[in-house]
Amino acid sequence: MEIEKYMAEAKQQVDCCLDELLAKEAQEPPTIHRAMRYSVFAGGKRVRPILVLAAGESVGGARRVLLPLACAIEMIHTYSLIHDDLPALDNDDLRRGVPTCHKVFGEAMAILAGDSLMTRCYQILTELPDVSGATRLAIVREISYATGTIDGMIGGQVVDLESEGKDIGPETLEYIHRAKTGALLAACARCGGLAGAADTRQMEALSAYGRSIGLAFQIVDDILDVTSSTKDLGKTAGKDQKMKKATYPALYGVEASRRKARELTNAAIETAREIGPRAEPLLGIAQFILRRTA
Ligand code: GRG
Repeated sequence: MEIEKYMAEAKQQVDCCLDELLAKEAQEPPTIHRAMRYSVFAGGKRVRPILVLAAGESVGGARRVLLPLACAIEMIHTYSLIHDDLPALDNDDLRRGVPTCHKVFGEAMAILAGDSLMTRCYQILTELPDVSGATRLAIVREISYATGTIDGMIGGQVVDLESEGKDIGPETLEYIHRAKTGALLAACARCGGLAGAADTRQMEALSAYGRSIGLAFQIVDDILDVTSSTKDLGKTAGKDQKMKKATYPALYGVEASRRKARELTNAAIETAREIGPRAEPLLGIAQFILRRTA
């Protein structure tokens, strides 16, 4: 199946499942449920949940089982975007092509909406159907570490913030990208594998694949920030330079950054091939991440 078709179909199922898993707008107290839904359904490529589905299916997992896991991860991702946009962090007005959560609902409600999406994520994980208690625990462990302070999303965000306006070297830059963005993407591949009952060799391949596309994703994000427009991105372009952020194009230039992203994508594709024919969508997702324009 073509990757565009695979991704479009997966996205539609993810959106439908997200709708079922999130409290309705009218649920008391309504403001928080409106704010959560606003940001989750503001748009978004759904790369992380699609990755969970493709990774799980590559080792024989069933989509029905993988979907709630995929949606829980999209919720935690949306939480990170809401908090990242807050005035105390990146202070942004636009996300997914619409005003940011705090612009519409106020700062207090945006903080709470982010917190609630994280909480809802873990509620869903503890109730994942058709997987053993041990697998549920392993998945909770993966996601909590990937979004935590040690080599995870918050750790990466802290070093990113503290590096603004400073000259940092290649090692710190790679750490920021791997921790802030790469860790959660790698966790998507690993969690898909766990829910699909991958064996040790398959888990190793999914981990290596996830690490490669995780770093590639943020390098491409850095490039798009320089080469694309606010309209196409749905978020403010040129922000990295304005905030004096350390990025791959700033350190290596756009061409060398593109080369690096290509190398990582090729490595990811080679690794995914080891898994076998059911891993075909993982090859397409790696290409999509490299070629994406938003
Ligand atoms: C606890 C205060 C607090 C913060 C949480 C904010 C934060 C820690 C981490 C930030 C993580 C972050 C926003 C990383 C950037 C990752 C990134 C490139 C996001 C954009 O992902 P896309 O392009 O977005 O997949 P869509 O909208 O398509 O889902």
